Amino acid sequence: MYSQGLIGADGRTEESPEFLEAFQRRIDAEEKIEPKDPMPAGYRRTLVRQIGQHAHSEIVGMLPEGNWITRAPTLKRKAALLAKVQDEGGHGLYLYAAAETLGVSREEMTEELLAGKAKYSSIFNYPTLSWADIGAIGWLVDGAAIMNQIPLCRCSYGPYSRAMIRICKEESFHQRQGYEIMLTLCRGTPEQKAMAQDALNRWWWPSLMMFGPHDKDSAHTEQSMKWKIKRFTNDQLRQKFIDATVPQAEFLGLTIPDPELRWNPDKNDGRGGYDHGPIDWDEFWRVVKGHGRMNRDRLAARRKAHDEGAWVREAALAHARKRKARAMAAE
Ligand code: FAQ
Repeated sequence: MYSQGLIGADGRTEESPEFLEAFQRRIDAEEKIEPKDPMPAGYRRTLVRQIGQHAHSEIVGMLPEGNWITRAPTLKRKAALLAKVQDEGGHGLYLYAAAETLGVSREEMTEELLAGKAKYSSIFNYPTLSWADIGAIGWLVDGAAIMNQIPLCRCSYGPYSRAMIRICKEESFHQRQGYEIMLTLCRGTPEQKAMAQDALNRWWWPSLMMFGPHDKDSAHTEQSMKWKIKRFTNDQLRQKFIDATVPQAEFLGLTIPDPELRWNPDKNDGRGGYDHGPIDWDEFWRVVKGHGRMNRDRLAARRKAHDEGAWVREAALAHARKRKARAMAAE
């Protein structure tokens, strides 16, 4: 193999140029990096940050839709929504497990979230005001999540890429159930169609913000692309999402709330694509920094769930301790 780097007198890892070059060669050869492989500290840090934020997003992301489980209009809708929200919880767990392979514990990540120090997706700080919002979230938020996450199935870090395969299969069902809710509303009464339009009006721009800042303002994209953690830039994925979603809105008979949205035949190397109006980045950063409409409620709900679940964690640990003691006594 190659030398990983030496521990310097100050206790910090000094990564030799040969190590960094050899690591990059593995990445360029599309080799998967596995938990016990030597890796640059920055690569590990980037993954812990991104996977941790992603896991928190899935867990906090259960809240806006969870709000509607008891108010779903039919038993069928309730069963589908319940299953979807449970899936999101499962995604959070796979992702925490993937992050743990990098040496950070789930307790540490949870503490950071509950202390308000860890980021999670801006989108989950918007309120769900009507049943149509559940359709819009499935269609747009899961739609944006899939666009972003399919390329993550090819991420260079093995455990993250493998977790993403199952997650993407489930997200695809989520997107369809959301679109089907929108379709039902749009084929319903004028009031129902108006609800669907109102939900689209409120969720469109926050969905575009999910992809993160424009490439020129993105702190991490360039390095993450080199390390093949990200396979596409934020703007590339946002463009793909817009191009895929506009025809879906047309089929529903809904209007995208962007007067500057225009088909541009020269875009995407002559294949065509949509130009769009400016995104309100002030709003984005306000929400990311904790000042969105629902930030406080979301963290309060997570803290409450954590406190109320303390007895479950204690019981599970006591059970594990008992089993260990029994196994030792039997030896
Ligand atoms: N919200 O340099 P970049 C879902 C932060 S899961 C909040 O571009 P990067 C499933 C970013 O962290 C949705 N913060 O960063 C579901 C960084 O801050 P830092 C989550 C954001 O990492 C559906 C700073 O801005 N998906 O929806 C956001 O290269 C329905 C600079 O940004 C993932 O996490 C944002 N939207 O690119 C669940 C996918 N955007 O850390 C329930 C994995 C950026 O320096 C219901 N993550 N920031 O303090 C990624 O692909 C990337 O991390 C990006 C950001 C693309 C999100």
